[in-house]
Amino acid sequence: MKDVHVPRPGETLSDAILQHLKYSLGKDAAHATTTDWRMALSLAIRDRIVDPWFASTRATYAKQGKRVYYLSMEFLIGRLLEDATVNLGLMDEVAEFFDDRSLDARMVMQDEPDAALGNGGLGRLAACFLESMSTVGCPAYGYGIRYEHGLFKQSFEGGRQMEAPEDWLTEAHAWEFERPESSYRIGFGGAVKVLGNRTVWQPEETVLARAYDMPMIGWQGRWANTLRLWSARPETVFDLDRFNAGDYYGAAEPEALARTISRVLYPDDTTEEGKRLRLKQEFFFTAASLRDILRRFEDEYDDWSILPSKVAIQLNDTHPAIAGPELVRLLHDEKGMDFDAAVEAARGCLGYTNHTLLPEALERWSIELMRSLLPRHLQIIERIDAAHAAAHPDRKVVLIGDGDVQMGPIAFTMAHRVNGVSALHTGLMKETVFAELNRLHPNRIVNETNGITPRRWVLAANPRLSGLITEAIGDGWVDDLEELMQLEPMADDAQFRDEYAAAKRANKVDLANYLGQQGLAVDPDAMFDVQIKRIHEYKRQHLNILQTIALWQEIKDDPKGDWVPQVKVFGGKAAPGYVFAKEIIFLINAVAEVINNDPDTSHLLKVAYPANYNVTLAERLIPAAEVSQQISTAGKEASGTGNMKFALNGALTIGTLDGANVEIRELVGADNFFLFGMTAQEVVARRQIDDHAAKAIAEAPRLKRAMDAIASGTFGERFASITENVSGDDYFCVASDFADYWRASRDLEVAYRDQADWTRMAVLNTARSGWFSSDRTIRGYMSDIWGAEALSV
Ligand code: H2P
Repeated sequence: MKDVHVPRPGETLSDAILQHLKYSLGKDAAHATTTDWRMALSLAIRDRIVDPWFASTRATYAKQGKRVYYLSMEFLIGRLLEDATVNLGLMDEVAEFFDDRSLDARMVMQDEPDAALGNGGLGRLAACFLESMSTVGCPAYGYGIRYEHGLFKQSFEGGRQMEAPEDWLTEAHAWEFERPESSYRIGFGGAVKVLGNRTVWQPEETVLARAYDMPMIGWQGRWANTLRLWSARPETVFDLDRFNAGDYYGAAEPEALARTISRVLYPDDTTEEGKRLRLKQEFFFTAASLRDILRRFEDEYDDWSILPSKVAIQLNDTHPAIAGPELVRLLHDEKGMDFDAAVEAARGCLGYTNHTLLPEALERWSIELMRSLLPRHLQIIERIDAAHAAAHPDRKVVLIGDGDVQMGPIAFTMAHRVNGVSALHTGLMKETVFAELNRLHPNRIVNETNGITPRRWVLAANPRLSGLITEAIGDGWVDDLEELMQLEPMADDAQFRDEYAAAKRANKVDLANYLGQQGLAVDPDAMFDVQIKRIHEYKRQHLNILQTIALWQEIKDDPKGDWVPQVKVFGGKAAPGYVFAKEIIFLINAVAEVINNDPDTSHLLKVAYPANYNVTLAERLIPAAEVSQQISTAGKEASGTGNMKFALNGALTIGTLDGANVEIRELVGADNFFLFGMTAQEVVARRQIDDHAAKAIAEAPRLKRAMDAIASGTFGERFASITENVSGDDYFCVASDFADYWRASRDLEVAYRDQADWTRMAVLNTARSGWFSSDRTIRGYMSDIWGAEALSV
C-alpha cells in the first residue's frame, strides 16, 4: 500500500473517499462492502496525515532537536482509524458522508482489525505515549516488532480459555508504509575475534530486519511521529539448490526460521527453545532500532561525544535491556570509541522504566544461552560488571549471578534514569528490588506516574460524556485535561447531574445491547461493576468472584430483600502457560453459568464475561461502567492505567491502596473512593503470621460458605487448586482481605441507592482526574529523563 494520494486543493473528504474506493480499491460504490468503505476511508484519512507527518520530520531536522526513541516489545494500539479521524477533527464529516449513504460510520470504523500487539497495561501505555508525544510535539519514534500474530484470540469452550492465533494482518492494513530500503542485517551466535586492536563479532546466523512505518497523529493534527515496527526476513529467500534436489521443505527452511522471529508476541518461553526465541526477538528489534538511531545521528553529526545531547532512548521494561551492551558494542567495536567513553555515552542516552516488582518480570537469561546467542554482549556485560565492582567495592549487586545474566540490574546500571510508574511503586522499588543499586546511585530513580490519552479514552470512546463536557466548559480539556476541574461546581447542579447520568445510562444501554447480542440479557438499570485486566493472581479476580458467590448466596437466602441489582463484568486473558490463571477463568465462567440461570436471583445478579478482551472491548466497557474494581494485593500492582480510565469516565473505584489507586484517591477525594484492604506494609506483616489464611477464613463466615460451595461442586468442578491456594499459602492474601472487601462492596451498594449523590461523586471523579492525562506524564519524562524539547511545525 505505497501510493499516497495527495489531496488536491479544494478536494473534500467525501471526494477523497470516493476516489480511493474507485482508484485504490477498484470498487464501484454500488457494490462496496463494509471493508471496502473502511479501506477507502482509512486511505483518505491517511492522506491527511502525511503532510503534517512530513512537516514534523522536517521541523525536527531543521531545529536539530533531541529525538526520543521509545523501545517496546509491545504497542497495544488497537484500532487506529477512529483515533486518527477524531484527532483530525473529521468525525462529523465522516458521519455525514456515511449517513448520506445510509451506512453507519461507527460500524465502518469497527470493521478495522484490533491490532493486539501487546498484552496489557505496559503495551497500552506505550500506545498512549505515542499519541501524547505527538500531541505535545515531542519528536519521537516508537520502535517495536511487527508481529504477524499479536496476542492470541481468546474464546471459551465449556468455560475454559481456548487460544487461537490473532490475525490482524490477514486483511490489508491501511496504516503501514513498508520501507524495504530501511533494512538491517541482525546477527546471532558465532564467535568473537580480535583483529589487531579491534574486537569483531562474527555472527554465524543473520536475518534482515525490515522497517514498516505507521504515522501517529496528535490532537488537531499539529504533529505526527512514527511507529517503526521491524519484520524479520531471511537473507536468502530460499535455497534453490535444495529445491532442485527435490528437498522442497528444506529449501523453504531459511525463510521459515527467519520469519519465526516476528511471528508471535510472547511465544511460550517455558522451554529452552522458547527462551532462545524470546531473547532473539528482543535482540532483533533492539539491535535494528539502535542501528537506525545511529544511522540517523550520523546523517547529521560527526561527533559521537554529543550523542546523548541528541538521542534519548527509553527502555520500556527489561525486554530491550540488551540495548545497553549493544550500544556499547556499536560505539566501541564499530565506531571506534574508547570503551569507557562508549559506556558513558550509552548511559547518557538510556532511560529504563520498571513496570513491576514481580520477580518473574525482571528477566534473566542463562549464561550459556547468552554466550551461544550473543557472545560479544556477554563479554561487554562482564567488563561493565567488573568496572562496577571496582567502583563500588562493597556492592552486592551483580550483573551476572546465580548462573544468569540479570537484565534488571543491567538496565539499571546502563541507564542514567530509572523510573517507576506510580509514587508507591517508585518508593517500593527503592526499598526492595533496587535497594542496593539505589544506595550506590542515589539520584537515578525518579517517578513518572502513568497516564492515559483523553483523546482515545474519553473523546473517542465516550462521545456522550465528551459532548456534555464540551458543552459545559468548552473543548480546551481535550489537550489540557486539568481543565476538567471546572466541572467541580457542577457536581452540585441537579440539571448537570441529570444530563451526566443520562449519558451514562445511554452507554449502559449500548453495553446491555451488546451483551444481549452475545446471549446474555442484562438490565441496564442494574449497577454495572467491571474488572478488566490480565488474569493474574495478584490482580485477584478470584477475590471478586468469591465475593460474587457470597453475594449470590445471601440473595438466595432472602430473594425478596432490598438488593441493588447488579451486573458483574469480567474481561481478560490468561497467559497460555499460566495454569492457575486459566483455572480462575474457568471458575468465573462456571459461576456465571449457575448464577445467570438461577431463577431466584438472576433478576438481581448477573455475571458477564465477554471473551477476547482487547482495546476495542475496553472502549465499550469503560464508558458504561459505574464501579471500577481495582483490588490487587497492595504492593503488587505497579500503577494500573485502567483505574484512571474508569475514574475519568465517572466510575467509582473500589480498591486497595496499591499503585496509582493511591494517587487517584488523593485527587478524587477519599469520600469518593471505596477503600478496603491491607496496606503494602500490612500485607508483608500478615504473611509472617502462621496460617494467616485459615485464621481469616475462620473469621469470615461468608468466605467460608463461598469456598464450601465451590468445594462441594455447586459450580460443577471443585476447583481444588483455587480453594487450596486461598485457604493454604494464600500469598496474595485473598482470605485476609475478604471481610473488608465485603464491607466496602456493601458500602458501594448503599451509596448506589442514592442516585443523585452517586452521580455527584461520579462527576467529581471526572472533574478531578485530569492529572492522569498521558500528556502530563510525557512532559514529565521530557523534563526529568529525556531532556527533550517540544517542537511545532
Ligand atoms: C504493567 C503493570 C501495571 C502498569 C503497566 C504500565 C506491567 O501492566 O502491572 O501496573 O500500570 O505495566 O506501567 P499490566 O499488568 O497491565 O500488564
